[in-house]
Amino acid sequence: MNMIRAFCLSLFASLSLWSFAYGQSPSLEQATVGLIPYPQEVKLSKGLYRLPQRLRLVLEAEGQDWAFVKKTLEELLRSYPEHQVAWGRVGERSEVLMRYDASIVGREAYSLTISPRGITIKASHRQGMLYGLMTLAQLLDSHYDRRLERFMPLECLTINDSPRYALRALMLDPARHFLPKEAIKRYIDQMLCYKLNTLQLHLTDDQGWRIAIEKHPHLTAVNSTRPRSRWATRSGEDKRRKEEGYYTQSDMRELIAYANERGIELIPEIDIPGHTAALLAAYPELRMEAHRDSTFVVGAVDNVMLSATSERSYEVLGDIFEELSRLFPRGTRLHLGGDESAIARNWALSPSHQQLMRAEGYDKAEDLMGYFFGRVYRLLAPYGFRPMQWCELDNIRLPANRYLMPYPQDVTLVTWRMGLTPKCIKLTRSSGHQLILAPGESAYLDYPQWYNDLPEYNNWGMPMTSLEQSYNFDLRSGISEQDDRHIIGVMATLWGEAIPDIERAMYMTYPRALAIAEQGWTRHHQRSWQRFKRFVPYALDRLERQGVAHRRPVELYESP
Ligand code: TNX
Repeated sequence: MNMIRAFCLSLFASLSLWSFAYGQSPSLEQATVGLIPYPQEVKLSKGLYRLPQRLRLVLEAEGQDWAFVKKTLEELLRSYPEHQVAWGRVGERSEVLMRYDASIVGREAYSLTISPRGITIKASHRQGMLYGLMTLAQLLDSHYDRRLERFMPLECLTINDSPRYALRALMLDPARHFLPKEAIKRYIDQMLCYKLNTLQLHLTDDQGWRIAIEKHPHLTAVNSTRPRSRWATRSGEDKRRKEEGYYTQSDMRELIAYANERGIELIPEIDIPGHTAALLAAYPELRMEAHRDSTFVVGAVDNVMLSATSERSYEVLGDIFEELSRLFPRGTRLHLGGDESAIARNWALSPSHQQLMRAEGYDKAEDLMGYFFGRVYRLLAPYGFRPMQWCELDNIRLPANRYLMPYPQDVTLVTWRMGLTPKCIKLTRSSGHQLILAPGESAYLDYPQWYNDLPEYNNWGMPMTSLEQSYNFDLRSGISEQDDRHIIGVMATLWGEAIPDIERAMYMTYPRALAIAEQGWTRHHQRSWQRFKRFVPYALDRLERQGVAHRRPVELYESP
């Protein structure tokens, strides 16, 4: 029996070697191994390409700023030290050619061809070129034999690629635990590799205010220090350890430029009118009258709300928007939160808010949300931000039939509450709002990745969200391609109560962000859990080599 098995195995091995050596058509999987997110179209062609020791690179493009693209390709190839790299002139023979091609439609689209003569990447925009390089990087990586320190031949193919959704986002929460700017840069570096193009920064919350507002230095003076949350205190650590930090305006400018160079838009979030305990700790006059004399503990969750009746609220917000507009390029998305406002416990009990309700003819305290945001949007109008809000319905679970407030037409909504995604898709489709999908079922990176993973942090009953759930959750809830045009993207959120530093942030992000990246980029019919699962280890090996924390989804792999 064993002999038969051994014979079969050796026959199989020699057959596959034979087919490899004689250039028989390789499998699609072998040719594209390690690609995440998987491309839109792959066509295999005959032959193999073996990279020579000396690599000549040529860029045939003008008009845009290609310096970063050139630097990226050069650094990529220099990471294989046995190869020598040099730039050649336009028209010269080359191993890697990057060519501007106006016929490629879309700023993120590219084509990558590997032929027996070399590698060509074409794009009509630097972003597409950069993404072509990211794809090439993954192919080189998966075809490199680290024992022999040389490349295995690359299978010849053409990839034509462009994203399914325009916006593919991650969110970090430095409000709860500050993440220094160098940490954010490391996070951005990884995002580019997986063609993620948006990073939302949750800059303010009950537990902190992390962006300097020059006209209101009090905001960061009072709110940039808190005790580390008990969820994030590592065992053995001094429990009195303080958590501190904020972004100066020059830090923020630096981050915006850094992200922009990598094709990543930074979205600032100023969460109002709930999640504002930090703001209210600095400015008691912005509180509702009942809270004016209470003591606020910076760092504790407080379910309090910003006053909608105090004129000072709108003055301070106006100043904040004005300063943000000087930092962020016109047209940047600005997230205004609008989630989890404890209206019944706040505005509904306040005499001045009751009076405002009567004056405006409202019968529910919830109606004040429309009043409040109506004024906020008027303040924002001069600055050209594209506003966003967390989508809130009239109930936190089904049945929920209406929006909590009348969202202005140009607000992009983000659906997030577990169980409400199909409802939000439907409502936004009929109201004509753009929608981003960040469903609690698949995209909450603060939830543990497996049973008993980080048990000390999972004490507030967060549901386990495995890599498989992140990948397989049906984002569109069965809605057809014609009916989902208003869905502009996906976002994974890493809430920071239990995230003391960037190592933990990375650990919670990878590999689940890879699943979100593929949901965002890859067409539905091209997605395959089985393939994705086999490709994930290549990405994790890369992260390992770069010293980036991640979790191995060991539950998915059988012993060899
Ligand atoms: C809900 S998602 C929140 C966050 C918390 C998170 C914890 C959303 C808009 N608000 O404030 O950090 O749950 O999972």
